[in-house]
Amino acid sequence: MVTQDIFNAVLAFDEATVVAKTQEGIDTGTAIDSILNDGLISAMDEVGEKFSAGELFVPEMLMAAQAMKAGLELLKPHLGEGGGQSKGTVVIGTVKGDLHDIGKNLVSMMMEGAGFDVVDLGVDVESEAFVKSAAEKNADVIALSALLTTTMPAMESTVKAVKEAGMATRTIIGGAPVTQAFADQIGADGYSADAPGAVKLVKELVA
Ligand code: B12
Repeated sequence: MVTQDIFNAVLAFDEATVVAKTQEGIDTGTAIDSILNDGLISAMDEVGEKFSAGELFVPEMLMAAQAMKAGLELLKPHLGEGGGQSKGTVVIGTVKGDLHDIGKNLVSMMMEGAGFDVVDLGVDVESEAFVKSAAEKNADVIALSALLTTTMPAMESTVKAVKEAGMATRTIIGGAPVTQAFADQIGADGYSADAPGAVKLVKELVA
């Protein structure tokens, strides 16, 4: 099955096969959700488990991530509903100190696919940069990603900075270690565990 081949290729750090099999999946009508969730995302979960178990190390994680990203790029035009008029503006980034961007990119792609204008500030983004960009773009939502428990406090300071700036822009947070309870604790306006949920959340917030 093509999703299993994609899964295996990510775990083998085989970018060329990830690309070929992802394209094959798209061309042969495999559900995009399945390619994404059962192929690419499940493989990265497995990579995470192997990393935790000491079976994989950072350079290998990075190679797997690059292979996954190549597959994601191909899926990009197929994610979300696409087309139409802008539904609103979202400023997104990974918070200060954190360089993980795969999940953030996925959220960003799906929001674009769902018709939002997305301003992606990249990784290691300071609170002030989120506030400045959101003000300039008159953003509806600021979306913060963190993958490290050590960078979660940067989410709190960013949410605080947005409030102190007196902006109406809503804040949402996500990333593997983040929870709804943490969102409540720091006063963020929303949390989602995954990219489709993030899109749903933003739609609700701008409605
Ligand atoms: C790939 C990876 C890397 C790559 C990152 C490459 C890149 N360009 O992103 C590299 C090798 C660089 C890396 C480095 C490090 N990593 Co790393 N990494 C991972 C790994 C294996 C996968 C992360 C990933 O991409 N997942 C796939 C994506 C799709 O999932 P996701 O990010 O969770 O995103 C989804 C949701 O969370 C959500 N979401 C994400 N963002 C947002 C935002 C919003 C607003 C919303 C609503 C939702 C949302 O939607 C996404 C899609 O569904 C994880 C393990 C894991 N399974 O999480 C470890 C992991 C996150 N890394 C870890 C560590 C420790 C590190 C390092 C410190 C290692 C080191 N010793 O150097 C460094 C830190 C570098 C830094 N300063 O950031 C730990 C973190 C532990 C902790 N509790 O803090 C993990 C959990 C591994 C582990 N099990 O120990 N890493």
